[in-house]
Amino acid sequence: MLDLINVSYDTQIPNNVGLSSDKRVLKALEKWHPGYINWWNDLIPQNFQESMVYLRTAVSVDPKGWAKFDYVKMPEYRWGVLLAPQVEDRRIPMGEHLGEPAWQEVPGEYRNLLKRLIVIQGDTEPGSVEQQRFLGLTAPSLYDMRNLFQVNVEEGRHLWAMVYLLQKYFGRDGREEANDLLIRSSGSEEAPRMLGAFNEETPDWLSFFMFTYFTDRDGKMQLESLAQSGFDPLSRTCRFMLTEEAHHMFVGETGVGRTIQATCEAMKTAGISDPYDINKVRDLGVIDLPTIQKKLNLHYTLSLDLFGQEISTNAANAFNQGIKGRYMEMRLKDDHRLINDTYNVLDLDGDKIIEKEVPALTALNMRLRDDYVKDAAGGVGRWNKIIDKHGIEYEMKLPHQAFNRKIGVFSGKNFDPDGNLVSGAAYDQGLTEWLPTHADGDFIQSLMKPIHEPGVYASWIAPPKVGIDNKPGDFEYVKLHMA
Ligand code: BYC
Ligand code: FE
Ligand code: FE
Repeated sequence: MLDLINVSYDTQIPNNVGLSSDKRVLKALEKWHPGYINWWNDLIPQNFQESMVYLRTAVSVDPKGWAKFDYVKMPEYRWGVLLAPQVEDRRIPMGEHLGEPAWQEVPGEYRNLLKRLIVIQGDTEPGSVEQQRFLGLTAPSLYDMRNLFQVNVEEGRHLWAMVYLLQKYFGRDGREEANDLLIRSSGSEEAPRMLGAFNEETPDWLSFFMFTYFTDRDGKMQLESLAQSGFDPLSRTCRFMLTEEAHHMFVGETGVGRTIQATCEAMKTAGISDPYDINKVRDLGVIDLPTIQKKLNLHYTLSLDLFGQEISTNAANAFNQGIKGRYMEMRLKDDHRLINDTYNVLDLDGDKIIEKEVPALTALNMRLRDDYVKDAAGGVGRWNKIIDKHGIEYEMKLPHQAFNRKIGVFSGKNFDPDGNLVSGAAYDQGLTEWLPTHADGDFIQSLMKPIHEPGVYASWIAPPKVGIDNKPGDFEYVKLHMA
């Protein structure tokens, strides 16, 4: 009898999809496995591979108790294939097939579109691990190191999730796509990752926190949309991935918050009230607030690009065909077809930013981006509360959506963070105040010194309020293997 809640460990690959009785797929995954392990082993520096890390592993998809915490060596982490339980009599929630039974197999006419979206989703997961591969060397504490590795192993599991779908449902070309996911590589000249943001560097821990706050949040929005898919296995996979995703954004939000807190505390102790007194603030061994804002500007705008063009027939087709829904599709009160609806998108009229009413179906990327912007604003408000509490006058802001864009109507245009179109000269000059400069990068790097003593934190970041799994402050989250 297939147990769909608890995870079966009777194959090499933990799963709740009955792999032990699905010999074809099991064989395909076992064939793919060594390549995955090689990829992991080549990626993460050796002494971390041999260290004992206090990680959570998914052992069930029961929302009340799906994970267990223990020390594991990362290469021995049990990356499993886990799908949220099947919803009985689930129906396609949108588009021209609205109300028809959800598909348990790939509908032939939508095969290519579906495969493309799964491949794109799968491509981001290992891309992010590649971007973060060297951060373990400069972790500001063992707590943070553990969180990094937790995020990394779970992104690895997300790759498994997409590879399972490719191997099970897309035959020979699914197998080829699964192999290619291990061949493309972040930042590579010949075979880069598919989406822009996953070829950028994550050079330091502040970038890592901004990435997990802003870019993993694109992951959340996209997974929420794919969780609405009429293709039920995709929906179930994404629903379970979302439970893990919440922790990634927590790491980002609290990481940035703790960075801000350390800065504010140091400024207060030293009696510095002007946040723009950058050199004095930096001399305290913390990151000045304007530089944190620049990092925010960069990672937010890179993440906005991940939503694609404001007007997209790809997105219209995916919705209409029942492949990809909207954020919270099931809770929206409309006809879920959008044939006669309109939506306002941002556009350019000469040099002016305008709102333009377009058919709602074509505006789904913009709509998801709007939902994202609202979602992303929450943490920024909480960061500002920390600044406020220390009596410092400074406010973090999300820049205007037109700033620093590479995709969509604003791409390549000289907008400043307030959304004003400025001259080339003003733009060049402004950039040093809007985006991290090489000098800012050098300064941040100078702070990136590893701390290996349990319960101790680098000067630039405050300790967390609570431990992982309720562990005490001096808990040894990583037992380092010293070469
Ligand atoms: N970079 O019609 P459009 C995550 C291409 S993050 C490069 O607007 P569409 C995670 C586009 O492919 C979530 N190319 O495209 C986070 C298209 O090319 P073709 C990842 C781009 O399809 C942190 C052309 O431009 N999941 O999980 O409507 C850590 C026309 O554009 C980009 C997904 O993204 C770009 N930024 O929208 C770990 C979900 N943007 O077909 C993990 C699946 C667009 O003309 N993907 N292009 O050759 C999708 O739903 C859609 O593909 C996109 C793009 C929303 C990404
Ligand atoms: Fe992921
Ligand atoms: Fe994530």
